[in-house]
Parts: sequence; structure tokens; C-alpha cells
Amino acid sequence: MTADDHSPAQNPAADSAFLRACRREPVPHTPVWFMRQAGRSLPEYRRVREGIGMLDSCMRPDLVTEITLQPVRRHRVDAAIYFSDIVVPLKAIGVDLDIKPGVGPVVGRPFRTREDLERLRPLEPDDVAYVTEAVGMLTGELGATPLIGFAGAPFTLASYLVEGGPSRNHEHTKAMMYGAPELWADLLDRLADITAAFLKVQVEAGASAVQLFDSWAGALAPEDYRRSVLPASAKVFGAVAGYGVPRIHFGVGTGELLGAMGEAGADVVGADWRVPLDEAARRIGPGRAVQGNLDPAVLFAPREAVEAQALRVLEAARGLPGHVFNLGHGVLPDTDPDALTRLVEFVHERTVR
Ligand code: 1CP
Repeated sequence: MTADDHSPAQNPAADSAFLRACRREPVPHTPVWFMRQAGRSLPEYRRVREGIGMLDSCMRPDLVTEITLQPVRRHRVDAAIYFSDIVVPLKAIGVDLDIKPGVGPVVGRPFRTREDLERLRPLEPDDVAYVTEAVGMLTGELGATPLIGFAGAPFTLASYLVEGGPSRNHEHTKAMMYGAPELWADLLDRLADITAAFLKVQVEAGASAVQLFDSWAGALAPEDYRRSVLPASAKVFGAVAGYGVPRIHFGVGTGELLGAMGEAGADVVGADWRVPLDEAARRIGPGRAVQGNLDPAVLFAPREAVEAQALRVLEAARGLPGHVFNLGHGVLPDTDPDALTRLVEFVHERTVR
């Protein structure tokens, strides 16, 4: 698809509340979707995944389509997010990794030296033909509901590759960033190209927006983020700028980084629950919409408490020229699905214009 294919005449989702909010246009109601809405808490998800490995399920367009649609059917969210994982493009170019149940991505041989970079070849669309097929099936089914494509940001992907798996302190990653800055820059640059190629596949197949997950960027001091990470993320956003689809940038614990993240080139910047949205918008700067930011743990409280906290988010966002309601991080696995459905209804009812 080209930029023209994403025009209102070509894309039935172009006039949706979600895309309008991303473009900072007036909306009929505040749009809402949830990070990690696909999978996680839904019994119908567990049923279709039974006996099928996570990465295997990401390569089956029929399963991807079904799992992506499940939360749209059940919760009536304003956008679908493509069911996949941030390590799928790395697997697709032959990196020896797996997603272990209850753990997350685990890399066979962690990346520590220059020779390791040779294991990162460019991503070609044919490497992920199943993505093109699944996005095509999905846009047909979704009609006026937009589909969000996504990828992991270079820093967050690098953390999995260098540590070899999930990490609390990112110590090997930071050791490379501080101790071997040229190797680090080359690693992030390669990851930026792979990430950009992966997002392009999704947009060209019909995704209406993209989100770059830099989940672990909040582990960095602002100066280090600016010098050692921002250039690679900016390269990704630049590479997909020409399609005219909204680009969303998100990380956890990024209160001190929001200004820098706002400069990386996204149209929408997400914030977690630690910063009120009005303050987040001030830090992000003008010309960007904001996404967020209900604490996902709030959903474990009684309905009245969830609604009170959701209202706090809506109050903080009042008057901002573009707000996409979301959680401040992904849906927690034990969340009651009905609490999510009720929250979607509540946000819609409270914000009807
Ligand atoms: O949003 C959705 O519903 C689509 C599905 C999706 C997304 C957007 C999955 C499925 N993964 C992701 C992104 C992702 N994966 C991120 C960024 C978002 C975030 O911060 O939550 C990250 C950091 C990962 C890495 C990952 N994959 C983890 C986290 C591990 C850690 O470091 O703490 C885990 C547990 C996975 C596995 C995974 N990804 C997705 C699912 C459904 C699962 C569980 C797989 C299983 O065992 O069945």
C-alpha cells in the first residue's frame, strides 16, 4: 500500500475514532484499546492456543486472525492489535530463540561480540509472508475497525539479544552500551533496519497504524537514552513516515524520557500510570497525541474503583487535542475479561460528544 491507500476513500477505518484521535481531530468518543488485549486474559484465547507453541501460533495466519479478532468481538475496543511478539522478526531472520511459557523470549547464544552481529541479516518481506497473509485476512474482517501493527524498538530487542532473555537490570546490555559504543551503535542500527522492514510489511499489507514498543527504555537515564538509543528509534519512525499512518511510541517508566521520546518522530506517545496525562503531554511537547494510562493493576479493584481511576485519566486528558485511552502497560494475565469490557463501555459513555 502507498500513502494514498490509507486515505479515507481507500481505508474503511480512516474515519474511525482511533485514527482521528491519533491525528488530533475531533472524535465522537474517546477511543480505547488495550496493550496485550490479544491473548493473555481471554479463555477463548487459551482454548485456541492449546498445544501450540507461541512462535508457531504467530506463523499461522488463521490463528493470528482469530486471536486478533477475539478482543474486538468481546470488548468492542476501537482498534485491533496484530497478534505476534516483538521477537518474531528476529526468529524470521534465523536468530536461535524461543518463547518459553511463563518466562518470555530466550535466546540460544546471547549477542556479546562483533561476530555476533553477523547473525542479524536484513529482513525481507518473504521472511514473514505469513504476516502479509494474516494482515490481509484481518483487514477484510475488521472493516471500519483499524488494525495496529507493531514491533519492538531497537533498545528493547537488543536487551533480549544481549542478555539472552528477560532481565531486571539489563547489565550486559548496558555494559555493551557504555563499554563498546561502536558495537552498540551498529547493533541498534541493524535492529532499526529490521524493525523498519517489519513495520513496512504490516503497513503495506493494510495495517492502519503502528506502535513501537520500547518497553524497557525506562531503565535508561535521559542522557544515555538520547545519545545511545534515540537515533535508532528515530530511524525506524523516519523509515515509515511516508505511509501517512499514525506512529505510536511507548515505553514503561519513561516519565523522565517523554521529552526525548517525543522528539523521536512519533505522532502519538504513550505514557505509563506514573505521570498524569496532562503532565505527560506537556513533557512530550506540542503536535503529538497521547495514549494511556490507567494502571493495569487497577482492574483488580471493584468496579467503582476502576471507574473512579478511569475518570481520573479522562480528567487529566480533558482538553488535550488527541487522547487514546489505554492502560499504562499491558493487560495482566489474571485480569477479569469482564472488567475490560466494562471499562471500554465506561470510557465510551463518559466521553460521548
Ligand atoms: O498486544 C497484544 O495483545 C498482541 C500480542 C503481543 C504483543 C504486543 C504479544 C504476545 N507480545 C507483545 C509484545 C511484547 N513482547 C513486548 C512489548 C509489550 C510489553 O511491554 O508488554 C515485550 C516486552 C515482549 C516480550 C515478551 N514476550 C514477554 C515479556 C518477558 C519479559 O521480559 O518480562 C513475554 C512473556 C512474551 C511472550 C508472549 N508474547 C505474547 C504472548 C501472548 C506471550 C505469552 C506466550 C505464551 O507463553 O503463551
